[in-house]
Amino acid sequence: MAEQPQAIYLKDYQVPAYLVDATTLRFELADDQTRVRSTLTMRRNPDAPSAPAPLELHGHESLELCRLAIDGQDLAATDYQREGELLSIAEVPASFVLECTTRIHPQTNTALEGLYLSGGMYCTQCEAEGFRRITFYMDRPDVMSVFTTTVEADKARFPVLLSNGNPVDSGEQGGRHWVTWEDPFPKPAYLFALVAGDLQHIERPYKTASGREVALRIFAEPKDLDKLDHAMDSLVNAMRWDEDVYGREYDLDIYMIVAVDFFNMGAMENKGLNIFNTSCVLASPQTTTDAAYQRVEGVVAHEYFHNWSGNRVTCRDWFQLSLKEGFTVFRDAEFSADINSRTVKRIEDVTLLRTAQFAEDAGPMAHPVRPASYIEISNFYTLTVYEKGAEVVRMLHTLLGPELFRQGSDLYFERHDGQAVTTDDFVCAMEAVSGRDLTQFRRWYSQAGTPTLRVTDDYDAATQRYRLHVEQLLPQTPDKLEKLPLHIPLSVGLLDERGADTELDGGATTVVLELTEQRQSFAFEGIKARPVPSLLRGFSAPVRLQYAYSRDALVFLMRHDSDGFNRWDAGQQLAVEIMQGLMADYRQGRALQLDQALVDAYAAVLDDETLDPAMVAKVLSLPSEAYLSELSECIDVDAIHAARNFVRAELARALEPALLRRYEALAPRCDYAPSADQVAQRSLRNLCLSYLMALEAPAHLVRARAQYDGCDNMTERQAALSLIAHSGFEVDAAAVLEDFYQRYENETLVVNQWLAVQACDPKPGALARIQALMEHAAFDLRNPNKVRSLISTFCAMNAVNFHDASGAGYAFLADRIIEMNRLNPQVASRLLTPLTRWRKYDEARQALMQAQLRRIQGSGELSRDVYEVVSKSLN
Ligand code: B3K
Ligand code: ZN
Repeated sequence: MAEQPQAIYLKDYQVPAYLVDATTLRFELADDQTRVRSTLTMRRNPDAPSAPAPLELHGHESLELCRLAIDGQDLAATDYQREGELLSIAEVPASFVLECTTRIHPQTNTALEGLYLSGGMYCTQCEAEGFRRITFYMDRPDVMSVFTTTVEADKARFPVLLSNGNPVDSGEQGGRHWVTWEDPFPKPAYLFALVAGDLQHIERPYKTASGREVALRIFAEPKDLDKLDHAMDSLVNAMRWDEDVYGREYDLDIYMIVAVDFFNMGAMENKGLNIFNTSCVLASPQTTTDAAYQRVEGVVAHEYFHNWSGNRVTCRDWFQLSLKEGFTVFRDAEFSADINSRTVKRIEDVTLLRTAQFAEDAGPMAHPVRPASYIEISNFYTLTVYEKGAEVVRMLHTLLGPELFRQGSDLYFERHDGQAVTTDDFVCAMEAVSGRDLTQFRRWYSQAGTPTLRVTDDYDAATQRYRLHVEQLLPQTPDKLEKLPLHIPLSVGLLDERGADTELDGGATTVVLELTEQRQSFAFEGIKARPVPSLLRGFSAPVRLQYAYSRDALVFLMRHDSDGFNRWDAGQQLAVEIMQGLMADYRQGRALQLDQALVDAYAAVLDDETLDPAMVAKVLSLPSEAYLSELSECIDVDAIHAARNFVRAELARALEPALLRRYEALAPRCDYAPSADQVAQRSLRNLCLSYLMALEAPAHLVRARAQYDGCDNMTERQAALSLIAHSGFEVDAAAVLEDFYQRYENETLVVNQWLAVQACDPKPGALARIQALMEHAAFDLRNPNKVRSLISTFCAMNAVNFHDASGAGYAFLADRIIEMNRLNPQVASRLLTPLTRWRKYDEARQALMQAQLRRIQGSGELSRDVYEVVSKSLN
């Protein structure tokens, strides 16, 4: 049996023994193999302990080493040792030139890490540790070097040859050509990129605030050239925003984005040469939904913002991943909030956090924002590192206020430009500008698990004093570490009996209470009558909040809270409480009955023409099955599904005329644009249609089909498609799915949507349909987008079918994971997520899920990725 993969610990960090001052690479791309020649100018690190250490280079097992030389002298096989991913040379001079030639096989690289082929085009993915699949190197983020890269390939088939930086030379000979690129900014190897293919691009000039000219280019396959304008607009907006809000400018002469179809995640911020999943770049009204338009905008901005938060200032080691990811997610969220609706953006982000990150934090893979150990770093590109990490930065922003936060970020960029640093360096900069002691705040980086705030209150009419009592409850997590109280900003407002905000400190209507102790009380003086508290406004901290609101108080907050986020959240809490009651009734076999309070509250919101339609749509969207699951002690998928569907249908029955009225009134009057107001209108219109379709009435089916046939954009068409496809009108469902496929057969991303719509169809028999779709020409196990659309969607969004009591869904998923473990370990490991949650289900399902985890564990040689998640889940 192969040795078990070992964990790596933050506490073992050591500075690199050697440095790479310059890296010169030459790639000869050919059909059967690629030859990579590297020349590294190296020297001993003056900051390393003085005794000369062996030189340790990383190289993946698949690398074929052709030549290794120091200062021109070839090394013999006995001059170095190769063990696992390390190649060590016992003795090297204090400074030297290392030459290395390797042979690699991008054609057979299905892991999509290092150099691989996407369709017919060469591309790379090096974060976190993909560069070691290209050549032997000190593949760690604290080794930063300037790179000069020459790419050579067949000219006719690969007319475009790209790498980081600026092109400085090119030439051709006998059907082959080459281009040399120079990147003057020192960078770690994970930011290296190369692209070679038959690509076309759009271009736009950009002038930075200080007057420098930059050429912006977005590359794609020729057939997709008409879908790049939105990404370009987003890029320009992001560049301007970073100048305005953070004072950060772009630093090279060219900024390139390339769209590829085969990609493990959304996109990658390689210096000057971002590589993007097509799903995060391409957009056109006919093929792209509003949600996908916004995703393109957000991801383009995110990768651009990394140029400072990630590239110019990078991570010392991978435990510091949230240094760049948490901060950059915070930056992109603020960008999106500034150019779209701030409240809607916040609602969407918090929904993701509370549904998926809280679940992660309560499961076997729970880890702090700055993990203390890992087996495979790819497993730590998580919601905790990204989303909770962004919340931690947001809390700093709340505690310091916008001006000091900006001074802090200026100081951070200035102090650390060109360095590889830690989350602590970031906090230090915030401390330096604010004079605050953030020692306790740092626990957010080292403690896993979601805290709960238990809030009670009392009011004394005689003294006009209102008090809030807050207790922090800190959960146990798999690391079993002791948890200490956190420093938590709790934003609070107090509503008087008319629903108006009470003036608190110095006239402010929202105050930030700073919790630092396990139990703390806060008094408000001069309060004329018992207020209704609006707690955790804007979701000021990533915590679970417990306060015993009456249903009346929730309805009151829904109607009056001046904080948009909390208005929405009051509605969610009301709906959750009602649905939880119905779930209990369902289990006991009692007749279900909907509380009129919810009907009345929803009716009032639906009739409120003064509210932004996007907010109306958000308030009227019932909490998802996934969120109800996360809130459950023991998840009963059938009860959740039944209760939620019952509420939907009852609301539709009670509000049918109003829903219809708004649906008709929101009919589009102008050509499609992804503008905020149009997006808002479509979202409410589609929501109305979804309630109407819950009535399963032929008249509404006709309406949905008319929308499907008559619309000019994918947002309306896809909404109608999934409503009809998921309805009980089976003949119509089949017909519309067939029509959709015929229309979009040649649009890969739309076909992926078609797969996803079928994957989340809750009707019985879903598994057989999924299995049939796996044989369809539209499916390809090697393409991560397709795996996500079909398999991940089924397992995550179709709970009643995936968790079928037979266990067939679990066995199906385990089979896919065993297959994918060999092809693409990163994707395989992500597929495991639903099985890691086995402790949340009833005993019978627990046993079935564990059995599948054990089957995977015993299925043969596991990648580090899958090994880590399976073994932690079974522990
Ligand atoms: N930094 C990349 C993620 C790389 C994931 C590697 N497994 C994308 C991003 O967060 O911007
Ligand atoms: Zn990122």
